[in-house]
Amino acid sequence: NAAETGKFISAKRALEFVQPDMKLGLGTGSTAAWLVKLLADAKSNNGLQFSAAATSSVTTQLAESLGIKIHALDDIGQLDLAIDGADEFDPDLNLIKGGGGALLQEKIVETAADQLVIITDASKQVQHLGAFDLPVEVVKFGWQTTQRLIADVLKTADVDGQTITRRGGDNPFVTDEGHFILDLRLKKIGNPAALATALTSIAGVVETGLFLDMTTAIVVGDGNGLARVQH
Ligand code: DER
Repeated sequence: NAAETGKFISAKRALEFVQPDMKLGLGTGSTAAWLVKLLADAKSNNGLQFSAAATSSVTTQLAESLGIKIHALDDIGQLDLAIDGADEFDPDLNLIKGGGGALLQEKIVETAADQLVIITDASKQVQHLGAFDLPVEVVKFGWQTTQRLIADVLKTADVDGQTITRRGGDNPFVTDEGHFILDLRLKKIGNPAALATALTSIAGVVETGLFLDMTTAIVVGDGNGLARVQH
């Protein structure tokens, strides 16, 4: 279908950013999975050399199953390039990520990279962030108290909606670091930077899915097999 074609096309186009012997950060999600598969092909078919860190146990398992050795981020240090998907991107290349539950490791890896290339299908493009529920990673301890403090912050934030649900409900999703994710239904986020600051100032909030001023380029693949790059 169009979205799947777009994801594959954007991953294929993103390979052009990869130079030999680069230190790479590999993202998480179905679009990033295409990139991992294409990197494995380039490694085995064209002898492409690179070292890689991953943004989740899921990506680590996929990469290693395809013959790509995954290094701990601390063993590689500064990365040349990270490539990952996104749930939404706006005209300023600000993102909502975290649909796949890996936002904390993604943000750690991607802030350790000189360049961040985001690969998406056209359905991720929005004028204003917020149609996709904003994932917020919280520690388990006192999470319902944290949820109440988040609700208080939302009352004064520039957003349209206000509902907060724990991902997985009574059978909660638990991240690689053992945290919960709360999904904030905000509909539209007027001031992403102010909201990110207000949320991360709450003690129990570890990180949010707002990836602001981090993206070097976005590759958008469409159903017709075309990929365009936005800087
Ligand atoms: O969870 C994440 O951050 C993923 O990168 C997500 O934002 C994109 O997932 P998709 O490529 O499966 O749409």
